[in-house]
Amino acid sequence: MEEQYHPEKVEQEAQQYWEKNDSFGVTEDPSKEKFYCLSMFPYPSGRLHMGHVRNYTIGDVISRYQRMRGKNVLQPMGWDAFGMPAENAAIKHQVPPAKWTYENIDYMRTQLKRLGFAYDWGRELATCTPDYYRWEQWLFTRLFEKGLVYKKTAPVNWCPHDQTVLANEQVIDGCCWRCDTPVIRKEIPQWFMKITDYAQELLDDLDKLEQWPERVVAMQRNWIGRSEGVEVHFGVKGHVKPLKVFTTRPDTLMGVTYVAVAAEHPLAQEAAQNSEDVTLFIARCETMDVSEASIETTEKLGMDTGLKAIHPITGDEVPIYIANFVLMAYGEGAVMAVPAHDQRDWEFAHKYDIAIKPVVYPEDGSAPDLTEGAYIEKGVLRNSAQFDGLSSADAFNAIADHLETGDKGRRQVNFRLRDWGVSRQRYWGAPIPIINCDKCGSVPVPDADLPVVLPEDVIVEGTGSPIKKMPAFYETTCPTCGGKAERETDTFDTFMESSWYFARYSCTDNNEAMLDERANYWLPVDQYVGGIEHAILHLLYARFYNKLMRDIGLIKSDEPFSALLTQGMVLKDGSKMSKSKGNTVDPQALIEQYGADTARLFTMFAAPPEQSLEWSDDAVAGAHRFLKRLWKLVHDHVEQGEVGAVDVSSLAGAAQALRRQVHQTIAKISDDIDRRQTFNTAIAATMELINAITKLKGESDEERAVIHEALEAAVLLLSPIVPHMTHTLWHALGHAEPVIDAAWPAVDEAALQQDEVEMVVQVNGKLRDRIVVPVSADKDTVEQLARASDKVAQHVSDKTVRKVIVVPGKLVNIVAS
Ligand code: ANZ
Ligand code: ZN
Repeated sequence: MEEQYHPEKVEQEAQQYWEKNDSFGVTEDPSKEKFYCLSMFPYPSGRLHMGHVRNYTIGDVISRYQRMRGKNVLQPMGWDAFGMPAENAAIKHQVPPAKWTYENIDYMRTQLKRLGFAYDWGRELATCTPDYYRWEQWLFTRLFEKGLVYKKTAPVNWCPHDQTVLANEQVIDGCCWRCDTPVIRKEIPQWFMKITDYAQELLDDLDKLEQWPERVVAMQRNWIGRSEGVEVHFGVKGHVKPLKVFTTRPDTLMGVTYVAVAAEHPLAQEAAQNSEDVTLFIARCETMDVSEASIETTEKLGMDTGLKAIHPITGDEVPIYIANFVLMAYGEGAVMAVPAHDQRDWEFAHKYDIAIKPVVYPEDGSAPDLTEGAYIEKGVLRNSAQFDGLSSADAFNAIADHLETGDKGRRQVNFRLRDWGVSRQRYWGAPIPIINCDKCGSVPVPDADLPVVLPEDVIVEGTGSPIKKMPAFYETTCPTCGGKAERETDTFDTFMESSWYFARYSCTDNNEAMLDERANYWLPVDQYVGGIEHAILHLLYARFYNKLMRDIGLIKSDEPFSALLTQGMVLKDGSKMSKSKGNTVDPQALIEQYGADTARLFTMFAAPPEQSLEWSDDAVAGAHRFLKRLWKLVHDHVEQGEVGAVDVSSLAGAAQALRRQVHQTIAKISDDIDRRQTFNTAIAATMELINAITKLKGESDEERAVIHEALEAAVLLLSPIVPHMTHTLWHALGHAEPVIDAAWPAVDEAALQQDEVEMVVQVNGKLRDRIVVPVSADKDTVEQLARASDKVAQHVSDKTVRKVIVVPGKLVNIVAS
């Protein structure tokens, strides 16, 4: 082997070997345990950033490790290729989005290959190809038949000047990003997927995700937002139909002093017919930002409708207000207001001078303090007639029972989760496979006519999607009646493509079906790796899609991802690397200067995967120096010629100690990589091992044999992290087979056995000496040996020993005074 480490040459050789032998191409093998490792696929933005390098190195280390463990490992890669940046680039550089996207894919593919990731490139997919999205269109038409998709009007951001729909990112301070015209809300028909039908299962199955970060599970749980409560029916004076409200606190029912409805509620609309003020107020509400995010902080505003609600238990009349904090899309679009026990209601009541009636008291019987705000805790009921004295929990049931008996309400479960709006009025996405016919309504495109191909050779202007201006695309005939009809020109939300790609990797070559039996071999994904920014939407949609595909009979698993690892951010000077901050480091430059192995080693060594990683030039240089040292060590060792096998029976002293460290290191690193997923501590342990190897002189055959074993272990243990260099070193150490086909080293339990052990000796908690004692020594012997130490004796000579604590194998503490 060469004396100098030349990463470029070494890396090229290894990569050529893998490519030539299709080393990472896999097929289904029922006789082997499978392992499916998936990293979230990139958006082809142009070039890789350090976040990608980190994400993909983590996935690659896990994949290569599992392969050495004898598993049949699938690690695929592809492109999340639809989306807005391609349209923006198209406008800016006058190139069709498709061309821009495919060029980026080509460049980024070479970058991934240069990093040496063990992907099965034979399964590569790009979501913008008709081969891919045709199955998404096909599934959508199946769901249409099952009633799991539907059309309804929903608001979009509309620029009246450019006559175009704007994505949220294109609305800047309420104005169009291009022409600065104030943006208005426009209601247009759009497609929705009934994810709410799966709300309960999506919630329940979170319990199965034991290998997901708790934080992500909690975020999903909150997003789904299940609440148990009661739908209460208030009468409305002069009306037949009752007003329904949803409450999670029926125990506060006797404290209701008004009822509030959303501006879009039918009662508000009715009141508007008789009052100019109400009409103006409703119009004002429409321009206000009443998104759920801002509801807590925006000022509570309202207007009395003049209508009266009748309390379902007391029969008292209470005013009905319109309030901006009531959302039409949640519950019934109306609330029973209890200002004494709900903070929003309290603020509102103060503002509009409405009575505040406490009905829930602290358990100690004191009166709740309502001067600064509402008393929101649970407690014991007062001022509540027959319910007085009940705890909040008992009152929940008593009041719910009472309402149900009198037909004035019923127990109800509500979810915060809304149906998923999948229509986008953009060009660069998968066309929605629907034909709109004046006579027949929405008709799904028949299977035989799929895919509906998105024309790729287009000019994109700033205003609106080009396919909306292309009669050749949208003019068609109705599949049902044969009459003239028009295609849907909206495209799918790009979250659609990323919701099922994990399954498609199992059979990218299938042109007859979305999925086949191979999906059941590979799924679920054993390890998913990606950013925390996808903790809610992407993961929820993928879980939903998985269940849809299961219920259509395509797959058997309930959940798509058994284990999830969310890697931390890559920082520079303490803040997130980003183009806008101008603090990015281009991985390409890093690779060119030091090679892929250094880039991989640095990203894995600098921090545990879940934590943020701070970029450091010094640490990169340090990682590189370490690799050079290892190279030289192996070089110098093999230069000295052949070694024999280790004769375990005659091993003693330093050689025996090194061999023990080798096997301790194997045990530790296996645990670090497998269970703890702390690759940084695994690398640190290998570094210690390398230090220990250099300390052993290698003067006898026996020592050289132990060094050889130690170097082999170090090379194997590092091979998932720095696969190129170890490819060469493994051959240099005398192996014909490539290191990727070597087995993960096994721990020799016998080597771990120790005759002697070093123990720390403390006097009154202060470290005074270290002693070596036989492993078999009992407590008394250890104590004797400790007290025999000169350094220890010095510190106890003028004192009386009060107590001696021995922690076997670790420490002796002598308490003396
Ligand atoms: C009376 C009450 C008294 C309430 C009290 C709370 C505390 P979650 O837990 O998120 O489900 N609410 C119901 N529908 C609403 C809507 N469309 N817009 C805004 N708020 C609405 O929240 C349920 C609670 O949110 C309900 O319980 C209701 O206020 C309010 F001391 O009813 B509560
Ligand atoms: Zn028709």
